[in-house]
Amino acid sequence: MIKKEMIAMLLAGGQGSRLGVLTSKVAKPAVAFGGKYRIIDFPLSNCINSGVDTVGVLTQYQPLRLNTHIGIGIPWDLDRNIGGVTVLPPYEKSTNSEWYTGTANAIYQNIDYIDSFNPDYVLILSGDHIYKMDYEVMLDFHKENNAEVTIAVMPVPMEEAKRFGIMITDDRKQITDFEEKPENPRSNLASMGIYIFSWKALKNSLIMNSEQPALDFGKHIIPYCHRQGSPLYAYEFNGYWKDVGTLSSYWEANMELINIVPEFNLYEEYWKIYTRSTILPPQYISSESVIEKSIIGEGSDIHGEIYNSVIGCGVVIEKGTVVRDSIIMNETHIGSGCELNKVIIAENADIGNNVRMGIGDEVPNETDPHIYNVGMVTVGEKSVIPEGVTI
Ligand code: ADQ
Ligand code: ADP
Repeated sequence: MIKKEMIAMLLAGGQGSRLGVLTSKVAKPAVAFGGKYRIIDFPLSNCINSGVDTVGVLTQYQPLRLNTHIGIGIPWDLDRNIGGVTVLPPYEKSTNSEWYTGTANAIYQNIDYIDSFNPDYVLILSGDHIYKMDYEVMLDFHKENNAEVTIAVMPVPMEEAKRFGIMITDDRKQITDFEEKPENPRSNLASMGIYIFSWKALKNSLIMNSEQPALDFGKHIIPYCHRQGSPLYAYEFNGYWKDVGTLSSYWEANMELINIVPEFNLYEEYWKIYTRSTILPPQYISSESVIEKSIIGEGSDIHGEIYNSVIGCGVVIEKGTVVRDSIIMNETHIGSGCELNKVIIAENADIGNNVRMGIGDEVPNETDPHIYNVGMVTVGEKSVIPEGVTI
């Protein structure tokens, strides 16, 4: 019988509505990041670098690009006869058929997939975090403590604590209290949404809670395990980790790549981040261009000035255009004489000549603070911005 000690389940089905137009056509984990990557490359690379060779990816919302990107997992060395990467969309079962109504419901609907590997442990991951983590070290911690649930945790600024699952631990790192997104947090120790469960305990709690609508890890499964008296431990992580679920955190995480000593280093030999890339020619930088403190993707054709920006692959920037503090994703064309300041432009957009965007003070948009709360300009994929427009 097939046996894997630990397999990973990567949740990649959320809508990512807080990323606004960036996720109107693609799932958040498939959004481009750092000039040549997509967000999901980070957890997938962590898996293979940690020796986890069996990964189920739970997809639902706008999965096309994600499916194409993952393929059969070759870039991550996850094309295996036994295990490897498997994309798991919701499917019609004989007795019940439904969408994944919540994170834990998505796992519940794939119990058979997990059981087919007969694992001792299951690692639950999110598809929208930028970080490098050795899950094997976390597993050692889980085993040493005889834990049933281990939650990776990090201190966050107190004012942000209510966006996270928050916990209180004792001096042996056992979790004594857990609250999902509390109004008034009592600590700043945040769940990173990364869990190791002993499979027997997880399976049992999924079955016991299967009737719960929108079954969720943070809202239901973790509190349930806590009430049952399961040993829950907090594994403290102290590297770089960013949940890029909002426009400002997505923008910041990109900008953190371009410092001379980057907060997050993509150049480490021993922890490579793998991605699927198309074969493109080298970038071309013409004599009229100026480039400072930026990442420029392969196949780009640059004739303008670029400062403090992350430019994707196959991007064309024409003469006289000045780009500052911006993220321009793959295959976008920017005409001549434009001025772009703190903008995020998604893939395949076409920006006409003499367009001005993001110039002036940042004003939070009062009509829709949910999306435009940072005042930066975002342009959706395949958008066409006509010549001379000011946004
Ligand atoms: P959230 O960040 O709110 O909280 P959540 O919306 O539960 O995370 O999504 C987690 C992941 O699951 C995302 O990658 C999302 O795309 C995916 N996902 C969401 N719904 C899904 C579905 N129905 N099917 C498949 N995938 C789905 C969680 C925890 C907090 C913790 C933060 C840390 O609940 O306790 O602090 O993560 O970011
Ligand atoms: P955000 O918090 O930015 O909106 P998430 O990825 O965290 O993005 O997902 C938001 C919510 O959308 C989650 O609570 C999730 O359960 C829900 N959700 C997930 N998939 C879908 C879907 N296909 N359609 C609608 N809502 C979904």
